[in-house]
Amino acid sequence: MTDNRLIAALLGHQPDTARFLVTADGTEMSYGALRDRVARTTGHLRAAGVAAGDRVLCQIAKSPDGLVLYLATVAAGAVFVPLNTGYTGSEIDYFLGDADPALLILDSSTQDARAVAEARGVRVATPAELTAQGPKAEAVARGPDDLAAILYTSGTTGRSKGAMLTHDNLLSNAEALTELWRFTKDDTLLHALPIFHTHGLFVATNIVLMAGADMIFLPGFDIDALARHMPVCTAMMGVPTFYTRMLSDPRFTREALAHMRLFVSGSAPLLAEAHAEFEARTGHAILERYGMTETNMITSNPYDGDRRAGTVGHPLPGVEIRISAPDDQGIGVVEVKGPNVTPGYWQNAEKTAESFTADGWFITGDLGQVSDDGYLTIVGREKDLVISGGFNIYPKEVEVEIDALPGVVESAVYGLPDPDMGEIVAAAVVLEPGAVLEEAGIVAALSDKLARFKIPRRVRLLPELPRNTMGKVQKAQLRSEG
Ligand code: MCA
Ligand code: AMP
Repeated sequence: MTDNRLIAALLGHQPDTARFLVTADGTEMSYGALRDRVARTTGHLRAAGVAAGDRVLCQIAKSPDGLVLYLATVAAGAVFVPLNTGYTGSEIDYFLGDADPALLILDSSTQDARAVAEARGVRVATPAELTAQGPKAEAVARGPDDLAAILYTSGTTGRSKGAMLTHDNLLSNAEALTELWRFTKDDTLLHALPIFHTHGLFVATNIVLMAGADMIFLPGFDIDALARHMPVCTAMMGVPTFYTRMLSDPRFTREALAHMRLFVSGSAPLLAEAHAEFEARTGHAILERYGMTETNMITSNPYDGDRRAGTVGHPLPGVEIRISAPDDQGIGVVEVKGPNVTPGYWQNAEKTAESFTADGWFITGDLGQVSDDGYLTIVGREKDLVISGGFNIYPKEVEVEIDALPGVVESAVYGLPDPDMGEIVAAAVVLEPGAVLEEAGIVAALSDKLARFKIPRRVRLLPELPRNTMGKVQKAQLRSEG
């Protein structure tokens, strides 16, 4: 169809009349209609001056148009940069400066980001404008190492970095997972994840497209909608919170889930107890896999064979892992190599260099251990990171904002265990003598700076932060104090 192998693999083979998705209100889109919309949107993007290699930023509510915009951007040869819908105007301002996009796509109702874009002279378009009737355009030829997407992830220094993902990064992972998890045109995926992250956009959507399957495309996670739609589905992908919430709801019985063949979990650790409880209740052993924005999926439990609770399984075909400097229990930082791994961070040679070993392995920052029969277990994280409901929060980014508040001397942000979200964000804050700031005031002051999911759910005021003899803040102690 084209010399754009990714687009050909995702869009080039399904019958026109086959269903691609159905939304919660029953609106269907066929593969023929999807191809049509993508070709038209590619035409609009090119008419708007989007050229091969240009970045297209997109912050819109989850909708089928979001998928059309992703595919059309890649078909236009450009680089898709999806943004969390929770990001504030000031966060968007940073991404605009860093990515230097040709276009920012925003819902017509989004005002703060629009003002920020106007101030920077960045062109803004709505999904409706870009998917309207108009001339179609063919996909632009691209090579395997050309960029298809950039996904921003926060970092230990507090500044977000753009993980670059090539056509081959996405294609190789989609091919491996479609095969490994046995997706076919007969599958119906229950899609309740956001589409601005790897899990919902690349893992879930690319697999459905590769397999020519279809999906029930929900606007977000809603337990009632899940209960309603699950009986006609065959597979679901979710973060652990999906499964713990299902376990607290009596509707998800063995009978209600009889039509399902696969439940996948990832983005955060699934407790072994949740795995066991889910299997006892429903008869389904959740298949846990492990990945990162920078690497796509790295390992997966087997489709056939032992889906071992508490482990993330074996490396995907073509992917290699190793444990760096293992201790006497074999625990060390997981490093990875393969066609799935990012070439680096957008315009950030320094961070790129820091993230790879001298011999070219990507350093995940996760602590792992490999069993004699090759199962990887993630036992912790060397990087200072909180994962709440599958969203990553780098403490430094929140600490920088708290420390900037008048009356604050310093702060430490850390994760506390939470039965629903896995972890929640907590902050310990030291005030200047005489400062009258209270917990609620700190939270309120952060609300126009940081997306809601990064804002601490618990704030403690302390006379000083606990430190070791080297002066390093003891976050483990803060965690143990709650
Ligand atoms: C929503 N809120 C959150 C979160 N989600 N706060 C902290 N952490 C969260 N994850 C805020 C909302 O803004 C709202 O704030 C309040 O919490 C409402 O909570 P609730 O209604 O319970 O939330 P929800 O809307 O039901 O969402 C929870 C969720 C959702 C379903 C777990 O966060 C979700 O879909 N997470 C998936 C994330 C994901 O796709 N991660 C993949 C990353 P207020 O009350 O103030 O309005 S990709 C990745 O990590 C790698 C590559 C991998 O391996 O997959
Ligand atoms: P992100 O950079 O947002 O894509 O998040 C990637 C991080 O999520 C990884 O480095 C891990 O720390 C974590 N992660 C993803 N999947 C799993 C899993 N199955 N078990 C434990 N941690 C996971």
